[in-house]
Amino acid sequence: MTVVDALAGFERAVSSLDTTAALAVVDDALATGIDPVALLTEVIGTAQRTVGEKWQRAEWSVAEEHAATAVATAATEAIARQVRQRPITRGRVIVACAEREWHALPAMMIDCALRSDGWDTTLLGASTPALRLSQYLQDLGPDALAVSCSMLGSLPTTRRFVEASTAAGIPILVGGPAFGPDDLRARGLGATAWAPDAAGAIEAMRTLPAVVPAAEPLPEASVAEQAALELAHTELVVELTAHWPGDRNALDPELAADAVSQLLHAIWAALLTGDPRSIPQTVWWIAALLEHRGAPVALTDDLRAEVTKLLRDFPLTAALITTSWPG
Ligand code: B12
Repeated sequence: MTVVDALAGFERAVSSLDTTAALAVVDDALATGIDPVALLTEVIGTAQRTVGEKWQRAEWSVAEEHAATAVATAATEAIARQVRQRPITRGRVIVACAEREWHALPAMMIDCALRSDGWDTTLLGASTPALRLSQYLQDLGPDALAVSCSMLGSLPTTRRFVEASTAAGIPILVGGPAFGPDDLRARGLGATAWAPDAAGAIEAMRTLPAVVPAAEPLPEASVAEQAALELAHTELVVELTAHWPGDRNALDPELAADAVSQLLHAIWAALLTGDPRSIPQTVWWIAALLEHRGAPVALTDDLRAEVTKLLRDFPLTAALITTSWPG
């Protein structure tokens, strides 16, 4: 069996939500000697992204997406069971999701990949509160922390993880879709290292320094503005969705609230990381969402106008919108 065969079989199993068939593909692939990390990223990870696309194109309901993720989770657990038989040859790593981050599967994959490379890993699962993390760092005394972040809205709490970890001298490796395609956001937040995928996580973990200095403070004005936006988030979402989309029937209100919320999170991310690309990336995501639901893509222009009006008293945000989201 090749990785390509495994992907075809796995995607078939996921589309029919058949856990037994998915586990059979994983067992066969491992038995034929396919590398567990390739199985995680090139088979399960790829299949999960297809699931996300189906949801975004409104071909799959949220329930179907949940069921497909349960199949992928079972498959990842099967791989983890096998790699746990390998000897521990390296130090201890805590693998966590940022606070408010419910995409637990990517962290599970990173945990599995690092364990396959001989690290003694402890997986904390979804949404670890930043305060509790400090306690875990003290109790477990890890050599490194690995943090997964899929949603832009969880980057502020990832920064708290960076502060807690580096204050204790512990290096922190970060990754996940919220960081974008390179290490710019990770560096902006003061993380020790970033990697794009599970294979990269293995490589980066091997070369982390043993001890790191406390992360430098972020620019005060950006931190203050992000905190103000976060404090007002619920009211801002209510206010924006009261005016957007103007035609109440153009988009399901829950999706409109999601879109608006993601856009505000993209602004938080740009403020804290210094990487403005999160804003146009989120606008494209909203445009795709609108398109697939038969709503006019030009609604993003109306959204820009509403956001500009509502956030005019936030000077850094206003400047970011002007430069990174031209009207
Ligand atoms: C499954 C899923 C969920 C499940 C998660 C269940 C679980 N147990 O994980 C649930 C239903 C909870 C969920 C919720 C939501 N989701 Co969701 N979800 C997905 C989906 C379909 C798959 C995620 C996944 O498992 N990916 C597979 C992994 C393996 O890929 P990966 O994340 O890229 O990970 C790789 C690298 O990034 C890297 N990496 C990851 N972590 C780390 C860590 C380190 C240290 C390193 C070095 C590397 C690294 O290595 C990994 C392996 O190679 C994605 C679609 C997608 N494109 O991914 C949407 C997606 C991420 N979700 C999305 C959205 C919008 C949401 C919700 C807001 C929807 C809602 N209204 O409820 C909420 C937000 C919840 C929250 N606050 O966290 C959007 C995000 C869009 C955006 N603008 O960013 C996506 C992209 C869907 C879409 N196409 O629109 N979701």
